Amino acid sequence: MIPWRGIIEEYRKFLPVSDGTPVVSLQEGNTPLIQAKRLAEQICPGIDLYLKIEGANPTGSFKDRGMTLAVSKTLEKKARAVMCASTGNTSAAAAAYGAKAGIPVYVLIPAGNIALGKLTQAIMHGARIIQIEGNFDQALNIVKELCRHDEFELVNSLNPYRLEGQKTAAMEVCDQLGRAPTMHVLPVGNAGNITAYWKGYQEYYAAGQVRSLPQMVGFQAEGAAPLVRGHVIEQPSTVASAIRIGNPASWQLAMNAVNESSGLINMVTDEEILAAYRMVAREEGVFCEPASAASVAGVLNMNAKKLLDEGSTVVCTLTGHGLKDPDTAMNISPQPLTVSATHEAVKAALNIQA
Ligand code: AN7
Repeated sequence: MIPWRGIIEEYRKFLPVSDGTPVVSLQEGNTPLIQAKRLAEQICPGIDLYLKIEGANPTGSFKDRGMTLAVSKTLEKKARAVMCASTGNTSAAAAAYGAKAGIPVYVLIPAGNIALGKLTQAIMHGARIIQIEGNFDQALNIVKELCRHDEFELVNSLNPYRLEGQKTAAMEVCDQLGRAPTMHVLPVGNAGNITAYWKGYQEYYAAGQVRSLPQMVGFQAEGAAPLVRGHVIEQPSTVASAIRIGNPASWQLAMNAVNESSGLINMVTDEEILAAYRMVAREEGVFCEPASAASVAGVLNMNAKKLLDEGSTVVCTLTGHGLKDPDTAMNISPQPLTVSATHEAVKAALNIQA
């Protein structure tokens, strides 16, 4: 068997690369697509539910698919450094791929508001990190301004290569299922990923690789749902820090994806997100981060409104790994018991008879 070579080599003919492009890869992609029978029984009986586990990428999120291409193209055009604003995962991926490429990485993050694991990654990979006393949207505005001066290559999803790389996830889903799903459900923050998936499905369809297209469905967090409400949210707020975004960069493109595919954009509450977050971990053995669970919460929400057709195939992308954000997990969980180191004490604690 030929080992997996990363998304640029595996999907080269669909990507804007040439023989001269220096490929910077950590062998991202090829993530599991898991059938979620136990979860489906609970949240959408009669639906064939799958989870695309993007937390299995090298830095633990889907951002690696876009970053391999964005950083490779940065080297190709001989730019000096990369820069991004981030709610955490983009900065972790930029830091890792920048390290692999041997170029400096500058990241702007909202102070005190990104998950511990993501900050740890950016630090360990040697990124130059600036925390701003503000939110993601403000950080992105500053970064866009700084990147106008050409010294820095912007690697947020405004960089078209990010979406090009990320579209390979849709192609992988088709390869793994042997067809396109009926519906694809994603959490939406800056709205790049839903845009990228739609592009990937359309290109696979045009190339004759699949005979149908899915409906694209996006879920935002209630306190950070500009696409649902139709206006910018100045102070976005949600427990799902990854999607705490009030003015998404790919706003119009995401709405196009939803409209062209006869899909849907809606929102779920933090309570629904956390319930789904726990359920995925307990029923399927998959630990995702809170933002990722917005997709599963969305499926539950749609099923309650009878918006899912019996027998349809629904894929939820779980965008990031649960270990990114241990604080949220511990905050919603009971602490384990501590007892003395004896058989008796352990037996008593476990309530084991005899
Ligand atoms: C786990 O890292 O915007 O709608 O700066 O980390 O394409 O923005 C992260 C976004 C979903 C939303 N799930 O995707 C960043 C950042 C997770 C994420 C999203 C993000 P988009």
